Amino acid sequence: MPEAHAALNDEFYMRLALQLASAAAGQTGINPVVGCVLVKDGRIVGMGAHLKRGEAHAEIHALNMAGAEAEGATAYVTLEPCSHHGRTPPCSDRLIREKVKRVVVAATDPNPLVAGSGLAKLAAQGLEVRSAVLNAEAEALNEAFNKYIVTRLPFVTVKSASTLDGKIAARGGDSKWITGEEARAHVHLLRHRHQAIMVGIGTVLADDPALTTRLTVPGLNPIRVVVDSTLRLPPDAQLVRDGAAPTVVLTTGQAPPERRRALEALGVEVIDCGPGPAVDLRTAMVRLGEREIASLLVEGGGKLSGALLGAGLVDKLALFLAPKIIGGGALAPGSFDFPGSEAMSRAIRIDRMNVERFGEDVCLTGYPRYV
Ligand code: AOF
Ligand code: ZN
Repeated sequence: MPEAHAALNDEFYMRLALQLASAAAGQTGINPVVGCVLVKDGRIVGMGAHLKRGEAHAEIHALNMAGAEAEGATAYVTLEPCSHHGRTPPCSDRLIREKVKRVVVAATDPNPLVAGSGLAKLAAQGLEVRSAVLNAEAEALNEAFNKYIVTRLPFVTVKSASTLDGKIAARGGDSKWITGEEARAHVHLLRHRHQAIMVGIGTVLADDPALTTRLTVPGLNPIRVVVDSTLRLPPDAQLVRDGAAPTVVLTTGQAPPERRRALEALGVEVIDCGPGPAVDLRTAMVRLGEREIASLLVEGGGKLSGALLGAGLVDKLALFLAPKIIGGGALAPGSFDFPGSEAMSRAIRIDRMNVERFGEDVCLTGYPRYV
């Protein structure tokens, strides 16, 4: 909404609450990002965001700032106030105690422990409640949380950087660089916003990547996850040596036990995902979910991305395309290397496609539809 035309209404304050929430994307672990704005007699009297799992929820920060001004105020919250005792006490109780008059909410909390009961509690105590204000924006902000809290499986985003003909390297293997600086900087923002990053062992052997977040200000490094069915991860790889973030290796029963012991001795976490020969990717997602990883960014290569897509395990795509064509046929690897289907009618459809520009490149995002 252009500022000059911004009407002072529920959407105006909710948009501010959404901005507070979105700034904290990536730093709340398995928890959602939430923003709260308290408004009384035409002025903002409190603002807050949930900043870290285990610490205060958005409403609590805003109420603490407002103090006595909370009485009779309207609370704008991007997520339904909680009604349960988790690591912190219920926000709905605190809103009632502080005598907030009206509560405006963007999205209901899909957490089965809440799921409408927070709003019901507020209404039962006589607070005026309005829900679904800027609902789509709020749901998009917490798409990983929304999946994880009901399935205990990570929300999987596959990122690729390719030429217009879908190639992630030239036929000689060269891939530096396909996309430009702006697109690559955005990938680091995506790393900051995800709890974990996944690559195949082929990528590690070829590039010895660090998979850390490198922005102009310090960011959060994701947990590094390597899919490596026979534990070929070299003990002198950056992922093993640099200590920048935990490294988890997903492997199979076919991995030599002495390699497992050697990697574990160097602090690498090794998780079994089936008997082999390949890592069972479905089991891998269950194990990563158990390890409290709610959001996973997959950075290739084509084999891993293709296998995940073919197995129906991808929730979202972020495809960076550079204005280049490299050719190379089967010798040049593509973004998604999997058998696919013979008929175009059976292609995987991508819903809700969106385009963003980064310098000369574009980023297409969308959600694979598997039904
Ligand atoms: C809110 N406001 O700012 C957040 C909420 O372990 P806890 O106590 O932090 O509870 C985590 C759950 O609380 C989380 O799964 C979600 O249902 C809700 N998050 N609720 O009212 C907030 N972050
Ligand atoms: Zn709460």
